[in-house]
Amino acid sequence: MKFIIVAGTPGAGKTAVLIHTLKILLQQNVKPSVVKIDCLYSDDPKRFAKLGVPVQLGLSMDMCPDHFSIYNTDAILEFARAQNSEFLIMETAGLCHRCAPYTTNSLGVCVIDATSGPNNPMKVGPFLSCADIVVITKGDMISQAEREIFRECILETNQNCSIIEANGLSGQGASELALQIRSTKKRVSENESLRHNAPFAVCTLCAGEKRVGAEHHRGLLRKMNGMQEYVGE
Ligand SMILES: Nc1nc2c(ncn2[C@@H]2O[C@H](COP(=O)(O)OP(=O)(O)OP(=O)(O)O)[C@@H](O)[C@H]2O)c(=O)[nH]1
Ligand SMILES: [Zn+2]
Ligand SMILES: [Zn+2]
Repeated sequence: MKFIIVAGTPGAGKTAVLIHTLKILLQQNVKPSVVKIDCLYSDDPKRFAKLGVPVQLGLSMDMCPDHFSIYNTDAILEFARAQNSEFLIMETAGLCHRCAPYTTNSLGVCVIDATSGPNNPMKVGPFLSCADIVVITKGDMISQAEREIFRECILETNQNCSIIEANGLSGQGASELALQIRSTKKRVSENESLRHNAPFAVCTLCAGEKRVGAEHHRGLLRKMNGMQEYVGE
């Protein structure tokens, strides 16, 4: 089975682009399933269900949505297998900017909003730098010069990606994404692993401690001066 993992910041246009892309794929008689991962709420499943594709929603609540999707990969793949799908598209709204949900044999697609500014490609971290395909949305809202600068900033972060300039409103770029999904040779295996490690810091904040300030916290922590330290037994 093909596993297409679509990551990007909230509101970047992931669902808008995917709906156009799925319409093209459905015309070609392929059988996709969709899994949407978000934190607290999403109406994306309703939008996908209108296309008649099987959809499952996972809400990560107090976990980073990408960490949640990584932890639940088996269950997510099982859902798609039960639908006899040839490929599974998973849309996840990454937040922590230190991880990427892509596994070694998935097709990693990063959706990034061109209006987020030229520094954003440097800020979002591994979910851009480890992607196979970078889809730039909302180019209609900036000038040609700004679009070119944004594209250059993406290539500085990820030299090997294939860039698709898309528009979630008009559907521009969807046929190119559909073609890349159809032509990928990648197939998910029994032993998938992550392309990039999730953040290594495990601290009392991760475990729910609410008090602020250094005296209340233990674990692997980093100071304002950049120095990392372990505080604990
Ligand atoms: N102008 C413009 N608006 C867009 C484009 N793509 C998406 N949008 C709009 O951006 C908003 C967010 O789009 P969604 O597709 O819901 O974004 P998303 O990344 O799936 O959002 P979440 O799943 O909530 O994280 C919607 O109002 C879209 O209509 C684009 O290329 N240009
Ligand atoms: Zn969405
Ligand atoms: Zn994360």
